[in-house]
Amino acid sequence: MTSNGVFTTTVEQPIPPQDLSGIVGHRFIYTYANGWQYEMYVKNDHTIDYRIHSGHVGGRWVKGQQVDLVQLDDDVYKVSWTEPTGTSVSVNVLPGKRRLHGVIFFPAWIREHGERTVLFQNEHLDEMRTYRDQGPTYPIYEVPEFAKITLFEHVGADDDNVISVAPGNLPAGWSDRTN
Ligand code: FER
Repeated sequence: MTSNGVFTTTVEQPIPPQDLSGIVGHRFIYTYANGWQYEMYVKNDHTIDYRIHSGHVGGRWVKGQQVDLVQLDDDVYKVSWTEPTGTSVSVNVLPGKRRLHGVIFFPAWIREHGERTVLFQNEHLDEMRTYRDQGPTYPIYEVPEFAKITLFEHVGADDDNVISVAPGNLPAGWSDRTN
């Protein structure tokens, strides 16, 4: 840290200061440029719950996914993980700018049969791992997209009630609320 508060990257210290308070305990809803609408709740510094409101696997929802969460800079966070299905995801989140960029790396079997993953995954973990191991994995279906964050709110950490209903069982228009 220099006297003006700007972090200097060095080989000895490449890791900038980590303050995750601007994203942990927050729920956000966003729509990718391809029209797919997602909702993420950053439950704590290593766990997310999420729902997929529309898109290739709209209707899918997951609780307790372990993730890697880092702060890259002021108002820039990165969330990365691999699903039991074999899908890998890396999402950069800029809450203040209401901007997000995600890259989804789907195995080939999900491009062909996305509907197999449209469920509450926590009740089908062994089934998902079996599909993952059966493949086909390749070619990977990559989906890199920017998104607009239409809702961003602090709801508190480690709350199991933030995401507790299937996307299809929410009141009509629920995910359209903006702030
Ligand atoms: C996202 C992109 C993809 C996201 C989750 C996924 C919660 C999950 C994809 C899948 O497993 O089908 O922005 O945010």
